[in-house]
Amino acid sequence: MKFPEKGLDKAKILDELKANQKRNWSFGSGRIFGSMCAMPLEVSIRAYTLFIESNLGNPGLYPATAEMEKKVVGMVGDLLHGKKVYGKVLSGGTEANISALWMYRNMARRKEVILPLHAHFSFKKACDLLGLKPVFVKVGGDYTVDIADMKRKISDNTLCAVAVAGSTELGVVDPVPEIGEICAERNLPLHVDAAFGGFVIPFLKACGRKIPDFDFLVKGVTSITVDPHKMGQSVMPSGILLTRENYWKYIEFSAPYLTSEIQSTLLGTRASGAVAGTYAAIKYLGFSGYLEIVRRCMAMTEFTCGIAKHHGIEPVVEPVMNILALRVKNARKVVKALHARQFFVSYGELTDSLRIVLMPYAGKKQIRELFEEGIVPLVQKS
Ligand code: 0PR
Repeated sequence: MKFPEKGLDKAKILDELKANQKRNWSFGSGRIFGSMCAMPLEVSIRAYTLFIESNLGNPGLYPATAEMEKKVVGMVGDLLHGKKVYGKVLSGGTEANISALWMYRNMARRKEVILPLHAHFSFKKACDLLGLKPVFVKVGGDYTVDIADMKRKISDNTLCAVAVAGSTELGVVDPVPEIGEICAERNLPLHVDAAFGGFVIPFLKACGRKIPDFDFLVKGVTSITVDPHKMGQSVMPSGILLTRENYWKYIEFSAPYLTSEIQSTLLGTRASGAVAGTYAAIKYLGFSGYLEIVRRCMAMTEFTCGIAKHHGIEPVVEPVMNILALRVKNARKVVKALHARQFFVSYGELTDSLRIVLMPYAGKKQIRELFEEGIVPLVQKS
C-alpha cells in the first residue's frame, strides 16, 4: 500500500475503520472461547481515554499517573498479602515475567531457571533474551509441578525458580508453599506467575475453595506477575510485576534528560492509560465485585463441564478456575475444524486437549451452541 500523498477526511477514515472493525471478532460475538483477556469495563475504557497522553516513561510530566501507579501497586499488593511491595504496571504478563528474570539475572549472574513444563512460553522468550538456560521440571498426575523432580534439578548454577498460579492450559496452581520452602532454604528467588490467577485465586479462596497459598503469604515468594487485562477486567496493555524487595534497582538505567533521571522498565515510553484503566476497574469493582465475577465464571465453568460430561467428554482435570480442558480424540484437528466453523476455542498442547476459557462474557446459549453445533458433531466424526 502506498503512503498517502494528502490527508483524508476524518469521517471517511472513521467509516473505513468502522467497516474494518466489523471484520474482527469481538468478545460480544459469543464466539470467543479461548481468550484470557477481559472485555474491559466501561469505566476502565473511559479512564484509559482520559489518560491517553500520559507516558510513565517520563513520569515527572504526569505526577497524577505516577501516583495512580503507586496506588494500583499498593492495592494489588494488598490483595496478594504484601506488606510493603515494590512494583510497576507493565504491558502484560510477558514483560512482567521477562523483567523478573532480568532482575534476578543481574542480582546473581547464574544461568539456570527452574521452569515447570506448564509455564507460559514468555519464560522461554525471557531465557532467550537474557542468555539463561531453562531447566524444565516435570508435572505430576495432577499437572502441577513435581516437587521431587524440582529438587533434583536445582544445582549450584540455579538462578531462580518459577511457579505457576493458574496455568495457561489448565488453570492449575503449583504447590507454592512447598516450592517456597525449598527456595528459601537455598536462598533462591521464587517468581510466581499469577498472570491469570492473581485476580481469581483470592476470590476463590473467599468462596471457601481449597487452593494452596500462592502469594506473599508464602515466605519464599520474591515476586509475582498479575495481569489486570486478564481477570482484572481492565484494558490492554496491562500487567503488573510486584517484588517483595526493591529488585528494580538491578534493572535501573540512567536517563538524565528525562524528568525521572532513571528508568527501570524494559519499555521506555509506557502507554499509561492502562494505569488509569486498572485503577478504575479496582475501585469500581472492589473485592465484592471481583468475587461476584469469579463466582459467575466458576458457575459457567461448571455448567460447561456438565454439558461436556453429558456428551461423554471428560475434563483433563476438574477445573480449578475458569479454564476447562477437555479430552477429545484428535484435539488439534477438532480445534482447527471448530475455528473453520467460527468457534474460537484453543488447543492445549501439553495435555493434547481442547481448551475453553469461561470469561465473564461467556453465555449459556453460546456455550450450548458451541457443543451442539460444534464440538459434539466433530467429536462424533473424529
Ligand atoms: N503468564 C500466563 C500464565 C499466561 O497465561 C500468559 C498469557 C502470560 C503469562 C503472558 O501474558 P501476556 O500475553 O499478557 O504477555 N496467556 C494467554 C496465552 O498466551 C494470552 C492470550 C490472551 C492468548 C488472549 C490469546 C488471547 O486471545 O495463551
